[in-house]
This record gives sequence, structure tokens and C-alpha cells, in this order.
Amino acid sequence: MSTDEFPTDRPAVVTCGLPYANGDLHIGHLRGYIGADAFNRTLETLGQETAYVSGSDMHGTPVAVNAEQDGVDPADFALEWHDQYEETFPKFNVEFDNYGHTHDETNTQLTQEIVRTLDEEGYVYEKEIQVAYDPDADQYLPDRYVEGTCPYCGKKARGDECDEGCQRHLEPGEVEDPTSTITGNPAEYRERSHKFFEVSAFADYLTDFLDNLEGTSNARNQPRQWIEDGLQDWCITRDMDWGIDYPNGTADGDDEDDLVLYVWVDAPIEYVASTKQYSERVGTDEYDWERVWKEDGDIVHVIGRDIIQHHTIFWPAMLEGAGYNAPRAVAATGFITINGKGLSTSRNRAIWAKEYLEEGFHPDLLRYYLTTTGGLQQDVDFSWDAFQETVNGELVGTVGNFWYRSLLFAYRNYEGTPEVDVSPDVADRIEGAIGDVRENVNDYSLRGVGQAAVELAQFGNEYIQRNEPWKLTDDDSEARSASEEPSGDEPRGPEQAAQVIRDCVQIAKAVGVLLEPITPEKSQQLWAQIGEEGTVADAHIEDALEAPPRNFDEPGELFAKIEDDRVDELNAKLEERVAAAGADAEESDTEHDDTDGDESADATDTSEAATTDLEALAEDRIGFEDFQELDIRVGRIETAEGIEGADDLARLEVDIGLETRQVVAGIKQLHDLEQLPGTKCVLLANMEPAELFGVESNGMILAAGEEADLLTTHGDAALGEKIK
Ligand code: B3M
Ligand code: ZN
Repeated sequence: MSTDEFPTDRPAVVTCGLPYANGDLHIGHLRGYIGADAFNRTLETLGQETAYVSGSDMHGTPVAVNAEQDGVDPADFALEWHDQYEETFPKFNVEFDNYGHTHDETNTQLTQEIVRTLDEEGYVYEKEIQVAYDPDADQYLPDRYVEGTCPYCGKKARGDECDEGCQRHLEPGEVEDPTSTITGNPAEYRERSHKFFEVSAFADYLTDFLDNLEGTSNARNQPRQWIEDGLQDWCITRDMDWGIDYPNGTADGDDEDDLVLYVWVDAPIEYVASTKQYSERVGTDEYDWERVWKEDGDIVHVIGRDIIQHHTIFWPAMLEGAGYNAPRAVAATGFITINGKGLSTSRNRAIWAKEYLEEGFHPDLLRYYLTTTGGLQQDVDFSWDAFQETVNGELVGTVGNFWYRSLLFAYRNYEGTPEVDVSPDVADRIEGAIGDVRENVNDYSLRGVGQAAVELAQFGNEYIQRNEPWKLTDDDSEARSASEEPSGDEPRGPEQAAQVIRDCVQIAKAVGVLLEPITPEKSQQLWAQIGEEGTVADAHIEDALEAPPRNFDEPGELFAKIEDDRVDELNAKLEERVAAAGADAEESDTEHDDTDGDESADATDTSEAATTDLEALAEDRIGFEDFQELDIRVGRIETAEGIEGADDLARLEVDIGLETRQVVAGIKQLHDLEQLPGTKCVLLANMEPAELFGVESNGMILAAGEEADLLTTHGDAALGEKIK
């Protein structure tokens, strides 16, 4: 693994977590697939040799349980969903170089081969364990066939994951008070012999691996804690029929014929299998999967934050044990919430992929919203109102407006690009934006990539507005913004107008190139409008500085405003169906139909949050005078940055009206620091000063719970107001 910057001179692969082939796709899935697609496209724009691969996750209880509910064979059930996913992704301009599935021949063979190697290398052993069993159904209860209480955090959990609480993977036998999801009866535990992968042997390796791992900080920090707490070996077999058979002839033990591999063994191997299929299709001269996975390729995994443990502990240990290359980066995205509440498929509080398309919205709008609304690691809230605001403000108001007014003016007055060179200042500004994109993609910040492009469009708008080319030609028209009166009286003439418009066409082209990873289809339309040949997806980032063709046709507007009544209508529809699903959910509370574990975001829904692990209330009361001793003030975070050498600490400057305070807060892992400036907060101002990592902390910022949810004010209290 190497950490030199992208583009590297080695092949890369970008993957996204495999969707379980068990239900409709929704916005929670799309965030990851679009994010990884945009990341891969940005790498391509930089000239990086790369492939974007994934596949459907066909095995395991997530598929078996749902297939059983529908009374169909799991293979048929999963294949049907797989076909549907394959059709859906291109509709969001998510373009995989290869999209396979875990039940195909390539993955089956590769999985068995890798498990065989791990066994031969001595990393697999057999052990008797207690496995949940339902005597009425006469069946063992792996994973989602059993529910109970998480032994770590006390929340309700599935057999193999604490999906509503701490997100930990749970080993067979760990869940407390197990209940069968088949009959609802309490489960028994019975002794069975299973295969284990010796993850604990990799503790030192994984510690080093994490020290070098790129991506989001949550993907490094959570697993460090798990390693410190002591790694457990990992049960890699299950008592079920649906899955990839444990390879024969690898170990002793007579039960292995009945066992299939745990779904989390063969699922990540699909990353490799899918890359292999791509290589086989295009030829190894063009793309060599073995170089990527066994030698020196750059492997980037984009995943949801609920599957960090699988990707930063189990998976790299498997890769290392089987002689494969380690991932370079794991970028773990936050969840999607809907109108501030957890996305929940069973409550129908979701935006479905199909629904979005049926409403007639362009895929690039959602791509833009999902990649730029928050940092990768942050939870992103989706509401139709916020979507409208982003689309109307940034895409229509800034990008679309700039593209259209510049190109229309250019077309009307010059039939295309005026024949002068671009001015050096403007070329520098574009160069700066290119630099920002390079930096942001190396920081795994898609938000930054989008911002670099949109800020360039904003610069373009200001530039055309400031230079008022319409004052200098016969055309007095639509390029002028209605809100601005021309001003300034420097000597000007048609030559300056030509220069300004030449610059603007260049900026328009550059915005198109830079935004292509996020809005590929809209960028392509712009590309065609300025008369460029071929596709913008094939353009190199430096092409942003190449002169556009001399002539082009009359342009059209590429983005349209979303009207208020449309948003009202969409809000009403969503509300209605959540209410309808709520009524259903009350009737049958056993439903458990999520597709990828994202319902854990329900935990953020305060009206529904479980209260089992809240701290007990304090017994001792305090007098009002005691409270008055606390000088608590309204503040606003002005700057926020990490403190070198401290994993969790951030240095904040907080404006509390009367003065600005420097404060150290343990929030580095929990918030995207770039997002914080401008946030209203609440500060305990008369906290004794302290020094942490050489930085003085002069106050304490108030926050709730493990996630450090920052306290703020409900109305618009002025900075410095006392809280009483
Ligand atoms: N199929 C879905 C999830 O847990 C799961 C991902 C596999 S990635 C190798 O999000
Ligand atoms: Zn838990």
C-alpha cells in the first residue's frame, strides 16, 4: 500500500458496499453508490487508471429470510432483485465497470480458493459453540433468524449485528435473550461445531494497517478501539443451505459438508471477483485485476458506517492471510435521515429510487444533493424542502444561470467563443479550482470537489456582473441580471466585451469538466452546447483550460427551478404514506424488512428512540444559586480545526458576543469540522481554563450524548446572551 497522491501510476479500484438482493433500492443505498461513482469519476478525470466495481449480495439470512416470507426460492428471489438493481443504477448515472453478484461462478470459486488458502496457512480452526435453535421449527437460527439484546449496549439486536445500537458485529451465541424470528418463541442454545478464522492473530498487522489507512477518520478510529478491547476470532460458517459451501478437503471435522460460509466471507470477495470479471472482459493489458489485488494497486472501499468492522478488521485480515494486497482507503458514509428522522423502510419513511425517478427529477440533482450536502462521514438529512433549496440555489441559481447567460451572450454576439485568448487572471482562477479538486479527492471529500466547481461558477457570475459586457455591445438583453443596474464608468468597448465573454465561456467549460463526476449528464449537455466533440467523461481535468471550439449553437437552460407547490405536494405524499405505514406497523410489529441495516438510523429519531441505556437521573438536587454560578452563554463557532497528535480533540474559536474564546472539545471524530463554522452553540464560559495537548481551553462547549450532539438555541438569541 502506498500513500502517494492520486493520480498514481498504478491501477486503482473503487468499490461500494454490495446491496443485499432483497428489496427496493432507496436513497440510503444511493448515497454510497453515487458517492463511489463520483469518486471514481473524479479519479478518471485526474487521469488515474481505475475501475468501479460492485455486485449484488445474494446470500445470507438477509436474503433467505425475505425469500422465505415471499415463499420463493432464495436463488430466484435474489436474482430478480439483482436484475432490477442492474437496471436501476444507470438511471442514476452510476456506471460500474463491472457489476456481478456473489452467487456467480467467479465469486464462488474465488471464495472457496481464499478460504482454502486461509485454512492451509493455519488460520482456520474448528470449535464447538452454542448456536441458537428453534425446537418448534426444528431448525438452527443463524443471524437474522434470531433476535435479542446486544451484550455490549443493551439495545435490541439481530443475531449477527447490533443494528439499532452500537453497530457491532455479534458472534453466534452472543445475543442475549434470543427469540426465534420464525415462531417468536424463545430460542434454545445447542452445541455445534463451526469453523473459525483466527482474526486475533492479526492484531498487530491491523494496528499498522489502520495507521496507514486513508479515507474517513471513523473507519480508523472505531476499529482501533475494538483492537484495544481485544479481537475475537470470527465464526465463518453457518447452519443453512443458502450460501457458498464450505470448501471440502480443507480441514478435518465431519460436519463441514452441511455448512455454508457466513455471508460476510463471500460478500467482500465479490469486490475481487467483480474486478476479475472486468479484467477478463477488457483484457489484462488494459486492466490487470491481479496487479490491483495481489501487487500494488490502490483499493478504495466506499461503505456505510455500519459496516466499518467488516471492512477494517475481518476483510483486511482475510486479505493479508490469503496473500492479497491491503485496501488503501475505507471511506465510511454517514446515514441518511428523512425530515430529521431515521430512514425506515418498514415505516415507509424513505425516498425510493423508483419514486424519485417517477417524479421526473433528473438524477444529477440527487447526485449533487447527496454528495455535497454534508461531508462523507456526516449524516445527511433529506427533505424535499432542502432539496429544492439546494437545486434552486446552487444548480439553478449559480451553475445553470452562469452557463446559460454566458453561452447565450456568446452565441448572440459572437456565434460562439470570441477569438481572443483567455485572460491570465481567469486562467489562474481556473487553475486554482483544479488544484482544489485534486486536493479534495485526495482528502476523500466529494463535497469539496463539488464546492470547487460551484465556487468557480459563482466567480463566473460575479465576473460577468462586474464587467457588464452587455453595456458594450448592441445586445442589451437576457444576459443581464434583472436585479442589477449597470454601474462603473471606466472606458470600455467591444474588445473588453469579447474578452469578458471569452473568459466566461472558458469558465463555463471548466465548471462542466469539474462538475462532471457529480453531474455527468448535465456536464455532457454543457459540453455539447459549447460544441465540444466526444464526451466530457473522457476529458482530463486540465482540459478545463483548453480553449472551447470557435462556434456553437444557441444554448438552452440546463436546470429548471423546483416550484413551491411541487414541494408541498411531495411533502404531503411522504407524510401520508408514513402515516399509513405507521398504522400498519402498529398492527404487526414484527416486520423486519430493511435491506441493508440502515434502519439503525432510527436511533436518531427522538420520538422513537429506545431509552434503555440512558443514565439514571441524579438523586442530589441543587439550589438556584448553584445553577446561577454557571455562566452559560450563546456562542457561534467561528473556526474549528483538529489538534495535531490528538485523535479526538478539536480547537474551536467561539464568538460569545463580548469576546471570542478558544476552546478545546472532544468532537474531532464526531463532527465534520469543516461544517462547524457558523454553527450556534452553547458555551459554559466560566469553566476553569485547562491546557490540552499544549492548547489552552477557555470554556466548555455543551453537547448531548455519546455522539456529542451540539446544543444550540431554538430561536435567534444574540451571541453572548446568558442561558438561565
Ligand atoms: N450486503 C449490506 C450492508 O450491510 C451488505 C454489504 C456487503 S459489502 C461487502 O450494508
Ligand atoms: Zn450494541
